[in-house]
Amino acid sequence: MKVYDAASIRNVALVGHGGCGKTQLVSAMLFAAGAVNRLGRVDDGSTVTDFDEEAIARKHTLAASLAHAEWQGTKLNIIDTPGVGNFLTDARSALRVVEGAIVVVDAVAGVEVQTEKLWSEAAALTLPRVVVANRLDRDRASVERTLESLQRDCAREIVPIQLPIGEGKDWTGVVDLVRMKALTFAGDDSGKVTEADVPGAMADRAAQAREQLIEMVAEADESLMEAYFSEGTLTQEQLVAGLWAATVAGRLFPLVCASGLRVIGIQPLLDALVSYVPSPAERDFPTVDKDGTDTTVKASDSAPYMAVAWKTIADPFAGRITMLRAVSGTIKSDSTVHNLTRDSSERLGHLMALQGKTPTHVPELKAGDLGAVAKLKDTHTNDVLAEKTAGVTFREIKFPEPVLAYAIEPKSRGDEDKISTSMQRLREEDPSIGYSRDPQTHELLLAGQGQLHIEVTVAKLKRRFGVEVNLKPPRIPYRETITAATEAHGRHKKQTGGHGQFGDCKIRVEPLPRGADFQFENDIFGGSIPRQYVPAIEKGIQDARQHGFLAGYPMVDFKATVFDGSFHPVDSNELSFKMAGRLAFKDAMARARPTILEPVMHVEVYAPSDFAGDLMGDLNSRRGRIAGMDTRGTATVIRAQVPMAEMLTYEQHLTSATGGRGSYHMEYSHYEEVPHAQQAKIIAAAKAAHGQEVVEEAE
Ligand SMILES: Nc1nc2c(ncn2[C@@H]2O[C@H](COP(=O)(O)OP(=O)(O)OP(=O)(O)O)[C@@H](O)[C@H]2O)c(=O)[nH]1
Ligand SMILES: [Mg+2]
Repeated sequence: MKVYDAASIRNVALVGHGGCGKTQLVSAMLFAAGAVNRLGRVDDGSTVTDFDEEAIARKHTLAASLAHAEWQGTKLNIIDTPGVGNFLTDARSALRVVEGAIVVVDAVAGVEVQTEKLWSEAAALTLPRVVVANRLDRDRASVERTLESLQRDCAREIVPIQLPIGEGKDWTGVVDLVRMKALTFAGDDSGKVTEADVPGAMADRAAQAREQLIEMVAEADESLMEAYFSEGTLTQEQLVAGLWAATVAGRLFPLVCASGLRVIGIQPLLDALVSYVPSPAERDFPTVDKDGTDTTVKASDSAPYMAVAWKTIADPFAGRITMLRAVSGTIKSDSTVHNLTRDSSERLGHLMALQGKTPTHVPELKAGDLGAVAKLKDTHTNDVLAEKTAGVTFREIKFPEPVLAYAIEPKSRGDEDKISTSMQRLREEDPSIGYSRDPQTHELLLAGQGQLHIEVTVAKLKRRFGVEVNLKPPRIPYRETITAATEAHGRHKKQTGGHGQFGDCKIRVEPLPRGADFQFENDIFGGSIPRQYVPAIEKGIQDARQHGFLAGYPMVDFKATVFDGSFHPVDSNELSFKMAGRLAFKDAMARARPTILEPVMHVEVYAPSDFAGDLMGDLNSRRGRIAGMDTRGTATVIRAQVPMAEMLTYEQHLTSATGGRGSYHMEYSHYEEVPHAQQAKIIAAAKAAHGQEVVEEAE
């Protein structure tokens, strides 16, 4: 395969709401550019970028996936990304290593939740953006309405550079407003394109739309503005150069029309990418220096090598596959490089270009290119390969904390070790998964961004690593606390033959504000207990509080003060005072009016406004408090605080209630007291699960 230099490379990531047609669009782009000779289809699992079995089965992209094509002598590196909320992490990562985002919008639904989120992500990176009104072949599709929603929810500076010829079922092609040509496409999904003059019936509308485009280009640049005022228009050269400059600067965002399924509008989209997305030579790569200040690096072949590992794939056969962005210099196959992040050396095998899962060996990756390499020993996502003397590095991609945890158990005993090594590998691929052992129940916990994320992880464990696990119902991390201050007494005394045991303490407990956890104070005057035993009392209380009082959950947000007690010159020892501390804790709980706390989530639900009433009713029935509501075009955003326990089944509910058009996001907000009716159930469930609490050994 040819090696391309920075000026003849374009790196783009397709981002957009789940199901807007990104994967199908990539498939059509590869087909139209001749990189593949059959049009892959999402619906029959034959696309290049959804190669993962799980992605095929679910018809959703689950991880960033790389493809490439040559168009007009330029290498297009195309990253397909997930659009489903649980998996957006990879879309964010992809945006970090490209010079342009292709923001794909379904031309029936318009801007949707994730569209908006990803738009802001791209905006925060000041990334040039080309916008696609996609799936335009569908009934009720409309470029005009799509543009309205884009201009309202994303940016006013989104400007059509095409006018559709027909729409929906009658859509046949586009008028190119820059070249003023009509492009029509064969109706047989072959992508065959015919160029002709603008049809007479559309001439006026096309002229008007071009005028609007010229106006917006002029507005984006002061010197063009002057030319526009003095001449009343822009020359063709001024239009082309002005549109390029404004797009590269992120001041204008060209909008094009497409259907990935019908292969309509694809060649003009490829043209637009080559024309309006800057090459790596034209946009310096964002880096950060040792003080954390933002800097950039030029894509120069002659500079020292630097490459960023932005994504890792855990392949059970090929081992670790590391996706690289070459930033500057040249990295060569079969060479040794330095891992700057870990200060270690790394041996590179064959460098590869990836067409989905299919690798092609390349001798080198020049500055600006995207590629991959297998079996690196100790290079992980976010690591930088560069010479020791490199003054700059890559600002880490931040991965979100898990929001939901399920307990898992291996189907066959003895698989526990295998689970943990496999989980370690999967976490390399997807750091937004959490894996740990519950300190209280010792169960294995698998945590993620939502139920779907966890299910997919379990499926990957099975398919890739042959480990089958059962998902237990998720456990809510309840806490306990007290609501009244009280004094209590703990006395541990035992006479067993020779040496006895004696510890005796009096404590005061009082509630603390939420989030304060636990405090301990020594308030003993006059030596009723020798100093050295006080830490043992604290230890006893600490141990006891871990197991709570009502339902076995940790007791938090209270203070214990030891203020009196007694001791025995011979029989007292640390263990006895530890026991006394535990007993005092138990005694205190009998009067401190303990209660149960539950985590409350901050939830944002997005759905078409027609569903708003029903969704709010449902959130109310989940003990939710509605905190606010906004409308965004035809969609509504509902913000609410809802106990985590009530949200476990939300994903399924929302999907079925909105026919898959709703989505939501939630994060932990705070702990709150559980209403008494629910407390009884929690206590009963805890008793059933753990049996009766072990009765403390008492006097
Ligand atoms: N009518 C029509 N359907 C399309 C078009 N593009 C995609 N689809 C269908 O829309 C569905 C979703 O397409 P995908 O390409 O998987 O969408 P995506 O944006 O990759 O979705 P995620 O990977 O979940 O983010 C599939 O059933 C496609 O067949 C199109 O241009 N026209
Ligand atoms: Mg996809």
